[in-house]
Amino acid sequence: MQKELTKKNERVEEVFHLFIKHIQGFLDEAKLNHEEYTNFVNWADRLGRSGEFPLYADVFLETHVLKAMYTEKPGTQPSLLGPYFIEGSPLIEAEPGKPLVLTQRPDEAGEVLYFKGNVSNVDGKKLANTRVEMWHNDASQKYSAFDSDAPRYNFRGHFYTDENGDFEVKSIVPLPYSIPTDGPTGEFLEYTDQHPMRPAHLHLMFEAEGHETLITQVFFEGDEYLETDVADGVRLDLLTKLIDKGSHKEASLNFVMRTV
Ligand code: MBD
Ligand code: FE
Repeated sequence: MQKELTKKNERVEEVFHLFIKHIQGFLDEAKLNHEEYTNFVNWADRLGRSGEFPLYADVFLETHVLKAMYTEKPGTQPSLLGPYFIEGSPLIEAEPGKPLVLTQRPDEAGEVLYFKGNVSNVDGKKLANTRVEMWHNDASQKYSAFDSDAPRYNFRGHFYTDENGDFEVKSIVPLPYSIPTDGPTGEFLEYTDQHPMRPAHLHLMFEAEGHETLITQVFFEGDEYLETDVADGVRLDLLTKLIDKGSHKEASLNFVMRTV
């Protein structure tokens, strides 16, 4: 116990040392004058007070952590958790002969999507009974519990894969998402001349015993923001096709989890 505590403190110490060293290096390189320094501090203060720091971090920093950790590994590439995951989503259970239906209002706007997936591991084993958490935005392009006025768990839910590691869920096709532009994150985007858009995406999280939890996203071929995603979350193996079935769309992707 005592030993573990010491180890943790050492790690925090190491990280904070590096943080201050590199932020000082940034000041050296940018050669900020005192007025610029004050402007920077004021912007950072607005960012913190606005509550947008998690948004800012997930848009501009999280991809860097993921690429550094996972790019060289086998299995499905992780993507951003993002700022819009919340705990406590409802369990979605299948009624006999019917697909799973992601939590939604009876009169929900949007194009119907049937999304199919299979979960296996890097040894090729199908992963039955894997917990799948799914969340995405609605037809107003917003997320429940954040910028949408939909009920808290709208388009949020979890379910389990069947005996073959398969699942199929009925939802709507997600839409490209504009991160908020009216706060300090938007200010930053304006100064750096970037648009605020993310391509349409599904958020998925897979949990199976003996495996690394896989947090990832699914994107759709042809989306106009794939190459310029403001949060740089797109990975080639996370792309799928939206197939037009007339009355609805279909898409599918297979997911491969890493063993621990
Ligand atoms: C999102 O919807 C998102 O998924 C991320 C990573 C950042 C901002 C908004
Ligand atoms: Fe998102």
